[in-house]
Amino acid sequence: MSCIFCKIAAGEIPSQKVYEDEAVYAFRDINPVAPVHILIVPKTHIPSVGAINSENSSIVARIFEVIPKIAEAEGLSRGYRVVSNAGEDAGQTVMHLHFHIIGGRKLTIMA
Ligand code: DGP
Repeated sequence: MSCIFCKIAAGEIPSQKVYEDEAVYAFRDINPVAPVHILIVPKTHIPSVGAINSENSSIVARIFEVIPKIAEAEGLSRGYRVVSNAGEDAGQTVMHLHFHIIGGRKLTIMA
């Protein structure tokens, strides 16, 4: 297994964990763009949004059930952004499905 987020989710590479259950792992982004910048990933390897299908989409629902819990725990009552970069033009650099949870300051309009 060479995927860095698979290794982080498995505890093989250290990370600042903020949430974990049997299917989902969330940790602080190594290069934060805001006071709160967390990545949430499935423990199973899905390369990108483009690989979500009827066989694996339940994990996406699970992730979006967890996101509000993380946001509340992080004090993001004023709002936050959830982003997934999918593919080259979007700037996806890690080919393991992940959602950025960004907040803790007033965010600007996205490009
Ligand atoms: P992107 O693929 O562009 O949606 O962003 C990937 C993010 O993953 C980027 O913000 C930096 C973060 N990242 C990459 N490698 C590591 C790592 O080893 N540890 C942590 N905590 N974050 C990482």
